[in-house]
Amino acid sequence: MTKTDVLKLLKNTNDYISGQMLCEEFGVSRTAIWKVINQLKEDGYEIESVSNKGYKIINSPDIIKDYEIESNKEFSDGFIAKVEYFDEIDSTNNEAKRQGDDYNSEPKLFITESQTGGRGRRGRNWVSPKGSGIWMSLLFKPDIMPSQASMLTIVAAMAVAAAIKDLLPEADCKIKWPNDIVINERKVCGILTEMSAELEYIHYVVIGIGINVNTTEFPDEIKDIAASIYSLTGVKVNRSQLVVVFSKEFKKFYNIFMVKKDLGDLVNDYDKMLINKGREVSTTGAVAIEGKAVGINSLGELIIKTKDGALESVRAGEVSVRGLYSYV
Ligand code: BT5
Repeated sequence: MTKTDVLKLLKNTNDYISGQMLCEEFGVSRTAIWKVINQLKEDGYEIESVSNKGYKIINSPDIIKDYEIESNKEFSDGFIAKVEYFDEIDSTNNEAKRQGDDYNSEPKLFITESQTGGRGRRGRNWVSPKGSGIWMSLLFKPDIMPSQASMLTIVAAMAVAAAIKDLLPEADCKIKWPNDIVINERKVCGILTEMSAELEYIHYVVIGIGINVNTTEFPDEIKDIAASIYSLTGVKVNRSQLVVVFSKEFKKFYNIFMVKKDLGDLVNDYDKMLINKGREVSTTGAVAIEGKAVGINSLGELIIKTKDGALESVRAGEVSVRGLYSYV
């Protein structure tokens, strides 16, 4: 009997569940049940216990522990099969990679309350304070070529944006190509996709996702760029619920992606969420391209219409969008 088992039963029943029933269900003593219930109460679960009736769950805390996520009624509808939680860790991407070498099974999510060495792309820092965000990495083994893996960032970005929209339909939630989710033009989420591969074969992929959910303070160096869902909308989203909805949305978009192993059938939906679309952008790579962003192509490249009317596609890396973050 695990906490997940007990929570699942409690969450799936609207009425009281008797201690006797729990004992029979799990083949354990009343004391064992009582202990688990007490541990859950210490976690912040509000569980009513009434003599002769039993236990009833009134409220769940905003925690992102494995048993809170896995006991969600909708968890089994999603892409993630297993969750591993840490109070604190260097980086969930690092942990996924440490476990990746021995990995050969179902999609696993690593999630933590705080990261001491959260990473962005190209060695940049990712601010990951305790208690208010979702810092998570999805480890899995897609049957695609290494050259196709960067498209998974696009798939994940669509899933995060869709999940936020599911919970907050009014939020002005958009994607800045390729890997930022923005609300009211401020960055609330970043995605870092890494993989272990040979030239023609993927060992595993890790999609790291950081979402500022209820964060209220950011360090000076990012306070003009970053914001949280709460600071922008005034709504405190339950983090484990957001993870579960993300998992469902990811499954949906990933399955569409896997049919052709490209983004052809997702381009329209992505472009609708694209904040770059129709705006002046400039690339910051080796060759500077300036123009208006048109949308993405089926490979996930950003198409830019330059002043002389030519269409250029940018594969990866950086684009600045006029009026967004520090680009004016
Ligand atoms: C990203 O990089 O946006 C990818 C971030 C991925 C973070 C997740 S958290 C779970 C997993 N474990 C990790 O170690 N990483 C992943 P990039 O596009 O390079 O953006 C990095 C830039 O975003 C930084 O240079 C800052 O300007 C800004 N930034 C840093 N922390 C931020 C935050 N919490 N919110 C918004 N912006 C932030």
